[in-house]
Amino acid sequence: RRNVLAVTAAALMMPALIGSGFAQDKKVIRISTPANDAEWQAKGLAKFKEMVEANSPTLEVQIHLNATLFDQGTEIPAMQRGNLEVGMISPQDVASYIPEYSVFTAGYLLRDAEHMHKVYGDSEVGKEYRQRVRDDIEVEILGSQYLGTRHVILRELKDVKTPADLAGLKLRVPGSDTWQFLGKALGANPTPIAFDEVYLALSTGTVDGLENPIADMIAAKFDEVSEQLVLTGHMVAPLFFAMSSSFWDSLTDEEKKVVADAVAAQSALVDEGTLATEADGVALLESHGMTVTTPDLDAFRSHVQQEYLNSDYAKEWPAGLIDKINAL
Ligand code: KDO
Repeated sequence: RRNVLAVTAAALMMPALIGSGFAQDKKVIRISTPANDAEWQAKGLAKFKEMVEANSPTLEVQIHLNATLFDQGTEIPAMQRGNLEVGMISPQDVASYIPEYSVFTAGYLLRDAEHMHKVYGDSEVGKEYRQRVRDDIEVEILGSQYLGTRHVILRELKDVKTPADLAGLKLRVPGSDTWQFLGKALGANPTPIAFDEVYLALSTGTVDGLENPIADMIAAKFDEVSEQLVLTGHMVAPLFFAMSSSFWDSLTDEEKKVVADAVAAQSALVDEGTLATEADGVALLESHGMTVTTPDLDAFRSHVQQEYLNSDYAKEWPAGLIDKINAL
């Protein structure tokens, strides 16, 4: 007679034995971003993966570029539903959930990368920001990086001195309301298009231009399908490395340390690379045949700032926050 009990016991133990120490036991960190593989962001994420997997036997990292896993702007709900561990998100994504934080999406708010790191770093403003995002959205901002300073890019040459010169132009901006408002504040007609569809939209003339950082413009080869870069410098843009809070809470202290160290290395690589590309970017673009012009910056700054101050957004901004940001 077969020993049914013994067979059953062995069968029950099998999965546990096979599972221990094997890949299927690992906690998987899925990362979603619209960035392409030529961007500093992608190089930073490759570094993150390398460091995490070298330093933790229990963590695995999967990088999904070009918005192939989740569409641009849908990373937060994906993290909230437990379908994604990390989204590379922007203050505009945060403002869709915390309306008064639209203040962080205003044009000409931050001076440069250093100021940006003070604002989102260890300052009171930064600590409060991260706490509020944790409380309201349930994601942890583990790091901020410099995406770049945004400028206007035009498909065809145009004499642009002031925002009035952009009137009637279809300017691509990302999908959410605060991004659309930026396009309007710059004086143009904003059109929502996802990042990975911009090259095609420019080449077919669906839009007259966009606004983007120089490093991303070079990585996405937008210069192949546009003629002019107008150095408006209207936004010093951060990007956040954001992890679902429930996933973060499920990590051991050791795993958290490995992740935090790798995020710091990722952000540092992106910052350094982006600043270096920006330093050489104008010369490179000119050598590719682009015309690079400088508009009346005071006219752009005062127009854009007035548009924001007069907007409904500003009615919700926390009192005194802009002064605190300016003082950093
Ligand atoms: C873009 O779509 O223009 C943008 O620059 C917006 C950013 O917030 C960020 O999503 C970025 O794209 C992507 O990460 C690609 O670099």
